[in-house]
Amino acid sequence: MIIKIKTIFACICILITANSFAQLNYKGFLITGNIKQDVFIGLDAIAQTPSVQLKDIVITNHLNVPQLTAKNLKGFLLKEILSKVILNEPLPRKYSEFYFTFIAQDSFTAVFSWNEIFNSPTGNNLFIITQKDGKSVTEMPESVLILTATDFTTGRRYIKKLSAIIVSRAK
Ligand SMILES: Nc1nc2c(c(=O)[nH]1)N[C@H]1C(S)=C(S)[C@@H](COP(=O)(O)O)O[C@H]1N2
Ligand SMILES: [Mo]
Repeated sequence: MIIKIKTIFACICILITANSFAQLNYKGFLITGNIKQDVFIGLDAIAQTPSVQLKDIVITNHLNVPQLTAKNLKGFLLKEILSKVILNEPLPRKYSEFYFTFIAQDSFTAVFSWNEIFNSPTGNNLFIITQKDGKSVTEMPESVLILTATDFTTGRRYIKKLSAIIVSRAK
């Protein structure tokens, strides 16, 4: 009986440690894939990037039913970061073959094409959020938060806890 209690106690300790480690360990997102050099974008770098005030945005699910309103937002365009990434492709006309897979910590995934980001109004509405509800990104429960203000149903690409952007080429 005593051993059992000890084992359960040890398991709980391991779970608590693993959980706090996962949270401590979470510090930004990696850009990787079919590019010249991987880049890690840290939370502090995001927090320090000049940002603009954004309108409150209603986050709707796939049925267009409001789920929440993201309020008191500040952010900057994700393409400010992505435009610094060099694709493994010398010919600009072939950039149209590229796409970006956004993956969150919980594996939630959403895709944007190169043209959407760099050659359409979507790219001018695709933000990294630096402040929400008066909290800095370093304090926000959503951590790295991405949203596309002009999407018809905004929930689909409201990406919480972004952990990686993988650059790929259509086959
Ligand atoms: N990391 C992460 N972000 C996410 C999701 C998720 O499961 N994981 N769900 C998305 C969906 S489908 C919607 S509609 C919105 C709001 O849903 P939620 O409040 O249930 O997360 O968040 C989006 N962002
Ligand atoms: Mo959703």
